[in-house]
Amino acid sequence: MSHIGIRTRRARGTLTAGIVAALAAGLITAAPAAQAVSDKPAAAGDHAFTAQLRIGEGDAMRGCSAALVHQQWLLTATSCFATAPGAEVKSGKPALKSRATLGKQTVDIVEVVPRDDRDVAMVRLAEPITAVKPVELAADAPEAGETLLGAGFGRTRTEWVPNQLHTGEFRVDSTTDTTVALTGQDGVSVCKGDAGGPALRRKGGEVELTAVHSRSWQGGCFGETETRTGAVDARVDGLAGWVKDVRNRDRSYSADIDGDGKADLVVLRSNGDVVVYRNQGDTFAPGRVMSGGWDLFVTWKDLGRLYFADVNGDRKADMLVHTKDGNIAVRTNHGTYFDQGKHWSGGWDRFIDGSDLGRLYFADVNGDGKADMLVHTKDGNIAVRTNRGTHWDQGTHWSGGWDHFLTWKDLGRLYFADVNGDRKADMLVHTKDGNIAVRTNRGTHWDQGTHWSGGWDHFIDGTELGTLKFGDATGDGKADMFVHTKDGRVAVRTNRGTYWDSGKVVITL
Ligand SMILES: [Ca+2]
Ligand SMILES: [Ca+2]
Ligand SMILES: [Ca+2]
Ligand SMILES: [Ca+2]
Repeated sequence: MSHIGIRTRRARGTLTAGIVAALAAGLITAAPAAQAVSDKPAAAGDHAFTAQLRIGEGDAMRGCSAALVHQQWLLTATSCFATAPGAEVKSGKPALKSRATLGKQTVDIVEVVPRDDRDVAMVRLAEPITAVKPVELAADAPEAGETLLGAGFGRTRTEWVPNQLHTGEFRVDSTTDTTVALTGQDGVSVCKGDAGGPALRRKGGEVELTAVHSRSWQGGCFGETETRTGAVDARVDGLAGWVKDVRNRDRSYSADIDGDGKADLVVLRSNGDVVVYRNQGDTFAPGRVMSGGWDLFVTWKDLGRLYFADVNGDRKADMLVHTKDGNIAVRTNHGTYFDQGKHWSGGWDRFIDGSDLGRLYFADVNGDGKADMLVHTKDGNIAVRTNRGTHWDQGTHWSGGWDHFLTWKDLGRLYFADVNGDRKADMLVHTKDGNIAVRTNRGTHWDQGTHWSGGWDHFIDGTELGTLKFGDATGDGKADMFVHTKDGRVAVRTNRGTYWDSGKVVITL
């Protein structure tokens, strides 16, 4: 079978359309578009979470379907985005210009995140769809004999490219860990243009997303002589956790990008864009892309990682690029962009994520307004290398005993920010028990510290509830706490001298 779409409902009527795909012998092989054969379109407004995708341009454009699972994300078939049947689809910006239509809204697709174990991908929209309620993912596996409702914008029996959603019933024949084999009932089939479209289970007056159309025989679809109506869908039941992780794997930073004294929110999107949300006091301005092409810096496992700190002392945070070859370049902030950068240091190839020789941090430790480099080595020591204008010096020892704070999986993690407002970065110790202590900068060391906050045991490394960042959001010189939860919300808790207050949500990313 080929990757096709499904169209459902029975055959007599119209066909819906789609775009072409080639199918090879056997069950389909083809290109991504599937469609369903149906005799009746879905009622207006039914399954409004189903999106029509157009991938590529001109004669090469093909259609697919998808389901909205979050206001800015769709679930669909990875194969829809292959440049040729069977070609690998990489995570990141789609190789071909791609758009999604939901109702009257058509939005560009800016990112594709494929799974590696099945024909399923998450797709990020350029902007959120707020008029349509996303569909929930099923928790339970499909069972042989149950009936699922297939939907898609693919061909029908009589139409090449229908503009209406069609649906039809499919019986579950069998399942594997990642797929479900289906047979269209009453002549219903998955056709080109349906690929990626939802297979839904009816539950208590609602529907839940159980699988997405992947391959089909396309029996009865417009232009096909095949009569078999079998299809293989890729299962998505149980993937709610993955969907959430994909949505929230952006990296966030707090740094004053515009130099007004208030920390802005910087987000490295998983598509490689560096997006700045300017702090406007009570709220953050809409995001503006300030740099791009950093998608291989999101996981820290590919090319390296980024940091944001003011290196040249003009109060505007610069971008530090720490590449896997061990070099650190400083890209100066010129207001609307970061420049091409200059080499500042080398030899740090084993300091990317703390799992090897150590970890680096950048903060102004000596109070001259220029970010110094903090080197946290595996032996637990922390040295401060002072910023000398074009490089960081050889450094001096400031603290020890932090060997279990490197990977964030052991005792906890450290942050550096000026909490007491003397312009010198203090050390924040976030232990696994959820407590945060502030160790004040005493010029050559940090003191023994005092307790500032508790209850943050699920915020250590971002895999659970979220992450914490520290930066001065209010402009009083004292670092506030940014709480970035996995649902995409960022709350700011204001520094009250000995604790951070209960804060408020200021932006949903
Ligand atoms: Ca600012
Ligand atoms: Ca700067
Ligand atoms: Ca400094
Ligand atoms: Ca301080």
